[in-house]
Amino acid sequence: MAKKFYITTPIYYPSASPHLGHAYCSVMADILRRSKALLGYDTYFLTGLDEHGEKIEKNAEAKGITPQQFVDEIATKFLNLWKLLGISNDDFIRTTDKRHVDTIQKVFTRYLNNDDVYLSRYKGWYCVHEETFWTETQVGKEHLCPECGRSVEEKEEEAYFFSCQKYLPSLLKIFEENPSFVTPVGRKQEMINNFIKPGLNDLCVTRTTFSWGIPVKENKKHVVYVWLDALFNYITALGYLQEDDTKFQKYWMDEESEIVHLVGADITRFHTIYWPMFLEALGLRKPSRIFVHGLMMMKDGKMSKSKGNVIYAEPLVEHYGLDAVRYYLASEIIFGQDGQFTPELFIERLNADLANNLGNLLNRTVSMIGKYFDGMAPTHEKDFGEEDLAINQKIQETITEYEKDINSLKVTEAYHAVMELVSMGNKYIEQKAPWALAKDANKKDELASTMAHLVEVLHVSSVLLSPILLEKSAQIDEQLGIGEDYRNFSSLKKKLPSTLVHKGNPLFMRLENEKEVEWLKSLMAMPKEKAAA
Ligand code: ME8
Repeated sequence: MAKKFYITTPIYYPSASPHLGHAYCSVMADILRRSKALLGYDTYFLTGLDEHGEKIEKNAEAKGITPQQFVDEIATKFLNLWKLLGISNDDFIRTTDKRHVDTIQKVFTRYLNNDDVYLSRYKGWYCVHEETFWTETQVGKEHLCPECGRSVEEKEEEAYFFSCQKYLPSLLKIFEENPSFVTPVGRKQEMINNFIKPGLNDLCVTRTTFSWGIPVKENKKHVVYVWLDALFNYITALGYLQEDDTKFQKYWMDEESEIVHLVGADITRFHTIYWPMFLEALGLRKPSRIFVHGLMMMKDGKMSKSKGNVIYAEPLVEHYGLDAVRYYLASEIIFGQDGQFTPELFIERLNADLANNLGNLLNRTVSMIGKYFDGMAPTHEKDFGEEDLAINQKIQETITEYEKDINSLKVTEAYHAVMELVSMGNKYIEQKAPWALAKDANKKDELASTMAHLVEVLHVSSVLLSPILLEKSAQIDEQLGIGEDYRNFSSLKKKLPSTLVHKGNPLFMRLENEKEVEWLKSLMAMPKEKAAA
């Protein structure tokens, strides 16, 4: 039976239009899902929206509509963007879905019955924007939110608390026994030093000062506080505590299923500390990994709607094409590290890797097969000299490294390895100089073998790049005349048949540097309503 892989993105706040930062996380989750599927895993991919909370309530009020109307409108924008970006999610959970609301209420009842939550009073400094209470020391003398820098309000209210102390030992055990539970590993130490060592307080899990949330059935003036509500999306979507929980049993409870939550650094604390405790209290298994991806920054810091320094995915896809944008996101920002969006690097990356490296290799190969073999690609019969042996070896190493890297979530590295193979293909052409071989009647076999090697390099690269290049990858094999039967991981080691190649359009157009950089800069300067339209 195929091994299982369950991947999630954070459920985003539908507070405005999604920008390239949100797109980054969803595209990376999609690439991982497709890469694991390519390797033969039975995969499941969830994304969705976190629709409750005071911030949504206030935004809707400002627009004179109900919170439900407000989130419905924005949900459409997210759904359209995911469609545009080729996001292959199996489900789209919204925390206003009845299935989610019912499960949260059942969970809360269980917590109450088991004394995992208790009623008390909360006094603290609250940031509406981050939906988070902070302590006196955290907000400092200025009373500013340590996360977003906005002013916080002092609030006191009756609230239910989740008893963290009870589950702290089990959390520490997970940290100890599973070194890659939080990846990159530095993030785990950060959590321990910043939040656990100073003493972990019980967590406030209900609110009474707004009503846009899931009511606590046993005490209706309380709504479930947004993080308890939000984190459970990962299992309510699978059917936890619902009539049909097949997917929950299959992708969550089965110890053989690998569960990965992809999160931005800003929400690591909730996923690595509270989520495992919430699960432990219900006797449920924990995720295999919380993978903390980096943030996409702009020159003046983190890209965020509130700062107004955003760039949106839509105009980029329209102008450069889907595959180019997906490729940029996967390759330019090392998965797990922060990256900066600059127009110069964006254009350079597309030109260097896609037009000059990949596109060029295909173009040269198909042209030469046309010229020297009337379009019939020769099969790989013999090797001639060390260049052939070296390229054979590189092909095999790339396949092995790709599999290893994807399985350890080193997405950028996996794809860099493929692009290295493509570069080697271009160098191999220079080394073998087919134009010289073609002039010597005795070198016909060597020329044929050279072409066969190039077809192999392109085919292997095309299949391995298929999780990123949703349109162009298949076009590579089409130009090479290679059929669907060969477009899977297990066929990569099979010998390719002789095929009829046909030259198509260039895969990627070479971009005019200055002109494109100017255009991107004008896009970044656009007022946000217009840019996002
Ligand atoms: O925090 N670069 O929602 P959110 C890269 N609802 N990724 C970015 C980014 C950027 N500039 N900006 C946002 C929430 N993200 C909660 C989550 S989960 C149970 C609840 C991505 O709309 C990144 O993954 O603020 C970040 O963690 C997520 O969007 C936060 O989205």
